[in-house]
Amino acid sequence: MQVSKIMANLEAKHPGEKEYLQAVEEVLVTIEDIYNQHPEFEKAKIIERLVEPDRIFTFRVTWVDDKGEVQNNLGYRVQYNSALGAYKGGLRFHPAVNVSMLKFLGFEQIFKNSLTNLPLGGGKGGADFDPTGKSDAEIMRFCQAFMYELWRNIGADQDSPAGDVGVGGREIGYLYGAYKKLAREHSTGALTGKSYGWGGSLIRPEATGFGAIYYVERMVKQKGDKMEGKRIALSGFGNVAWGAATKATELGAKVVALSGPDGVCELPEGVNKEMIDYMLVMRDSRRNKVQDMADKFPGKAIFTPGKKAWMVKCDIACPCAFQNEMSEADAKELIANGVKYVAEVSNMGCQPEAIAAFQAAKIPFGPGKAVNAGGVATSGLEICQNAGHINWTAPEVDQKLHKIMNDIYDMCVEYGKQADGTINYVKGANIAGFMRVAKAMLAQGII
Ligand code: 2IT
Repeated sequence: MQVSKIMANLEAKHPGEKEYLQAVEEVLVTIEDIYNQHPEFEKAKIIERLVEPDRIFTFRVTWVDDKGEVQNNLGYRVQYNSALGAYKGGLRFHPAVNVSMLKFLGFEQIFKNSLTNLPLGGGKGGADFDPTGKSDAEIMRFCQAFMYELWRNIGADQDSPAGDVGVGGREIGYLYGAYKKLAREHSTGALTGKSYGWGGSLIRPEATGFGAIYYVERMVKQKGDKMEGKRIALSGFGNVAWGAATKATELGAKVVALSGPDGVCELPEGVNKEMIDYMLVMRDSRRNKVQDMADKFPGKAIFTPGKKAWMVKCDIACPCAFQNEMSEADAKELIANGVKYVAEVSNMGCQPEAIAAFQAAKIPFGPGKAVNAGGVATSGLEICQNAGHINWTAPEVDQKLHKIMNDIYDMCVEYGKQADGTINYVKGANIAGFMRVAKAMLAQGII
């Protein structure tokens, strides 16, 4: 393959789809060498096939708000690649959702799901719907209207969506209720992230954050260092940041920053249990304001409007909110403030220039598709439990999650080890994820 040729072709076919093109290019540049050592890949045009989704559904979602006004949104499902299993990936409800965003997320999902070593294909979906400020009844009506269209295209052996930004346990409940009514079957494998008691898995809400910190712990240990006493800056205060804050605190680290779209809260003494619990209240309020933390804990959480978490001096920086949330300037500020490790927890949370700055400064950088894979891995464990009609205990799920994260970390090291002894985790994750998918595609013929 010649990356420039493939990218030129994709840019011509999909003009303006910036995030999708960015995600594809980031992968291609790291797998180019190994790909070109396998003429069978080139012959089967594996990469040309992998960069295009199998199919994309776009649909109108019409619903009625609390004032009785009719609202229209656009819904999508991108079924990207099913070489390893049924399509699997989250649903994102956010006003900026478009085809390009969901294609980038779906493309990342293929590699991430491959890294888990579970039988999971890659997909993503969502809608340009903004949950901020919506009532519970509005959310329910939206989820039902969304499912009127989606239900025919999902199912345990077909496509299994889950949550993502703007979609949590409550939304999955409403989506599942509508699915069950339309499909006329209680097919739990059709959605994951369900609540415990009707098909959900213990530890699924925590899994992305827990898994990320398990990965970070290995990055830290690799340097002969330890988590205890480390200052961690997290962006966001949703499910992912909540899980990460919980596990990091449990391991003796200190979460010194949390941020939101409105600004950053500095936490000089670190987060405590009460603050961690309050993150869930903030999330469920749908106000989307981190300032609420400072109002609730005066003196312990200091709010600065319009600033990001990266202005707070820390040892470990973990973007947990949205794509491209860390710029080159942010990376330089973190480096100047002595950051020692960076782990992307949000999908493509760092701009390419930020990653390049960390790598140039020899700061270990963990990429989202490896660091955040614990979420989807635990969705895979949820599907296993549903299929076997069993419920694992929280420690059982946590142990399996921890093992999966350790295995992912080891694969990243195996494929990412450089001649100078450092580890390029980005390259390691991309190659390890790609090889499993490519081998499955070869074995399944030209299709
Ligand atoms: O980005 C992700 O991996 C997710 N939003 C979770 C996907 C899933 O199917 O659990």
